[in-house]
This record gives sequence, structure tokens and C-alpha cells, in this order.
Amino acid sequence: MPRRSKFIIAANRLPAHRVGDGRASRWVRSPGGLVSAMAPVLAKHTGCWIGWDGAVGRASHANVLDGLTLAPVGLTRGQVDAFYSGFCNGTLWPLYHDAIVTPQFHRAWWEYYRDVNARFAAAILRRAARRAMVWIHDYHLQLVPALLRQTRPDLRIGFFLHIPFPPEELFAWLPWRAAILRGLLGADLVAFQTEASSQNFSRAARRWTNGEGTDREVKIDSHTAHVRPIPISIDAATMESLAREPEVIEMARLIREQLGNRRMILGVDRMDYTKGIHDRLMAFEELLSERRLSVDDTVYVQIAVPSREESLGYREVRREVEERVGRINGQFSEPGSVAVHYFRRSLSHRELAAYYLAADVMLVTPLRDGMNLVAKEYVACRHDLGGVLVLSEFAGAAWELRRALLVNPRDIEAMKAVIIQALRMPTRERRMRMSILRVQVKRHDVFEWADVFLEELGA
Ligand code: ADQ
Repeated sequence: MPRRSKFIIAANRLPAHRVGDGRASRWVRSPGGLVSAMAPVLAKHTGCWIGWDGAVGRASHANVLDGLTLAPVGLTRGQVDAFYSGFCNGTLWPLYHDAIVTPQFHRAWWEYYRDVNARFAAAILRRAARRAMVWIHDYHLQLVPALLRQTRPDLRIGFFLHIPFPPEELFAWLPWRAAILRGLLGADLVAFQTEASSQNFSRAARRWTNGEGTDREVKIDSHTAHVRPIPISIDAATMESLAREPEVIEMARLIREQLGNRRMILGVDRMDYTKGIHDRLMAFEELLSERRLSVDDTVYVQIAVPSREESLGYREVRREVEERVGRINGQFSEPGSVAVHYFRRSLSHRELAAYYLAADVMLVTPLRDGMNLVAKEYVACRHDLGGVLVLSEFAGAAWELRRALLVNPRDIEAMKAVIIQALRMPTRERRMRMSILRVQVKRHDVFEWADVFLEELGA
């Protein structure tokens, strides 16, 4: 029987990965705000993190890394295909992002989703001490709260959805909508990125289950689930201090120099059809072909991390983006002045900070996004009050970052106009907007987010 914990986090992935082979392999902590935010809480409560280790087949043994117990859940090849690539990323992800790509509904995938959720619930139950607190993350594990409550009503159960919860009419497509809602309603606290997602959920819950109540409380079978918007954030102080390092400032200068000291427009995204990379490139292409911009003095840099290439729609988005980049460069680049620099790779946070510092205009224009941390990272890095953030109205971040230039990313004319506006913005206005954005991001960081969540959960 494993050691029991008072505080458990369950997420699809563990916050660490293995490097090296066989006996010589070891765990290394993955970078990221969520991990940093959770570390102090987990250390204080002798915590444990349950998640998939990314390997196919038998799970590795539990391990302690920097005082945190990591408890891997193993997934078979069939589970990775049908649960992860299938139901999570081929059904739920597109459905919850406004069906930008048509979601697929396969009964076999659903069976796998149920099985894997049951495996996670069993792993949590083996480790949960009496009256432990369990914090479950994201759309992969929506059935877990109710599975826990059925056998262990002593647990305090919290759930946070990192992606949007769709409007009722869209959610209604899901053949298993009632089961998912009942799963989530098993939690004491169900939290979302925005007020809209929070309302969408409580309305769907009242419509498709026997739950009753308000936008903030849904009562079902004598249990009450509290529903709240608790927007996630970043470790702003760490991000800012990276951007203040002399080497990073020098790296930013070098990046600009290598790009010919042209005005630099930047995009940083996971390669995902929700992020609007293609539409953004179209706007840039039209500005070049209408001669409102020229490669002599403007360059666009797109950094994209490869992502989910096994799932529906991902190879297509990559192909579209790469074709468009090729077309733009073929038509507009000049010797020594490439129009679009495209990097398909993951960068360290230090390198990202340098790119953020170098960019005159940051384009964060997803078609739909739960929050979007890139927007907040950009703001945290701009201690020089330079740079303009262009932000999609459909990112959760737009609810907080009101002083960004907000845009509808499907409106290509509006995108073009906002890019020009950003490039021409007078220094005074740019500094004023950036300082207001910075107050917001620094005041509401990921540590505050975790505190608010745990307080609402009654920790
Ligand atoms: P994601 O969709 O993964 O997360 P996002 O919030 O943009 O999206 O976070 C991406 C992270 O990856 C950022 O921290 C960024 O720095 C990093 N990243 C992006 N490109 C990179 C690159 N080329 N190299 C290295 N790192 C890169 C989901 C939801 C979001 C929500 C988050 C957190 O879809 O809406 O904001 O969870 O809740």
C-alpha cells in the first residue's frame, strides 16, 4: 500500500519527464507556471501528483523529486490512441473550442475515456488520506470527481478546467453530455478561466441533469457543487527577472540585429488550429501585397512548438501554416530581408524572454483559447514598457488585459488595421498601455490563482 497523502493533484501529465535510458534514466522537473505554483502547496501538505508519464506500456515506479511524490499512471497503446488522441483531442478539444474543427463522436473512444478516468480515480483512492484534498485538472479527467465522491465522501474535491467550457447549444452535441456534467458535479468546487465558461457550465448542468440552483451553485443528489471563474496566470516575477538578466537583454539585441534591425512582429504558440496562426499570416501577407508594409523595414517571426501530431486536424494545420509561410517568403522576401522567419521548435523560457523583449508587436490571436499564457508572459517581460500586445477577443486573457489592442481574429481587415495601429502607436500611448497591463499581470499571478482556488475549496 503506498504512503497516503493529504493533498493530491491529478492531471493528465506528470510535472516531470524521464531523461536517459534504462537504469541510468532519471526524472527531471518540467518547466511551467502550474508546476511552480503547485510546488509550495505540495511541499507544505506532503503532496502527491498523479499523472501519465508519457510512456506507452507499464508505468514507471513512484518517485520522489524535490520532496514531491510523483505517482505515474500507465497507459497502453490503445488507451493513448482512443483516450488521449481520440476522445480528449479529437472529441472534447474541438468541441470545447467552438468546433473550429468538427469533433468526432465515437462510442469506442468514449468507453476508453471512462476506463482511463476510472484508472485515475483508483490511483487517487489508493493514495488519498482521510479528508485529503484532491485537485483535478482539465478536460481529460472530467469523470473523476464523481467517481471519487461515490466511495469517499470525506474528500475535498476541486476541479479546474484549463480550456473554455462551450455554450450550451454546442455542448448539447455531445452524446455523453449528462455523464460528463454529473462527473464534474461530483466536485465541491468546479472552476473555470472566465465568467462565460462558468455560466455555460452551470446552465448546461441545470439543463441536462437533475441539478438545480444558480450560476454559482448547483445542487444535485444532496451535494452542492460551487462554480467559480478563477483565471489562471503565470509566475510573473520569475518571468520578469529572466527578462532583466543582462544576457537576455543582450540576446534580444542580437536577435534584432540578426533580423536587420527591422520592426519585429512576433507569434509564439503551440502548433494548434485554435491559435489562429494561419489567419494571422494571411493578414500579414495582404499587408505586404497591398504595400502597406514592406520587408525592408518589417519582419514577422513565428515560433511554433510541435504538438499532438497524432490527433485530428494537427497535421493539416501544420501543412497550411508551412505552405503559407513558403508562399509569403517566395513572393516577398529579398536577399537579406526574409519576410517570415518560422521556427518549429520548443525554446527555453530564457530564449522566449529574449524574443518577447525584442518584439515591437506581439500577436496573440487565437480563434478560441481558455486563457493564453503567452499574452501574460509578454507583458511580464516588458519591464522597459516597450512593445504592443494585440490580443484576440476570444482568449480568456482578454477579460483581464483590457488595455491590449483587442481584435476579432476572423476579421482579416480588422487584423490588418490593428497591426498597422500597433506598429504606429505613439510612444506615450504604448508606455501607458503597457504599464496598466503590467499592474494587472504582476498583481494577479499564478500564486494568487492557487491561493484563491484553495481558499474557495476550503483548504
Ligand atoms: P496551451 O493551449 O498549451 O494551454 P498557452 O496558455 O498559450 O496554451 O500556454 C503555452 C505555454 O507554452 C506558454 O507558457 C508558452 O511560453 C509555452 N510555449 C509556447 N510556444 C513555445 C515554444 N516555441 N517554446 C517553448 N515554449 C513555448 C492550455 C489552454 C490555455 C491556458 C493554459 C493554462 O489551452 O488557454 O492558458 O492551458 O491554463
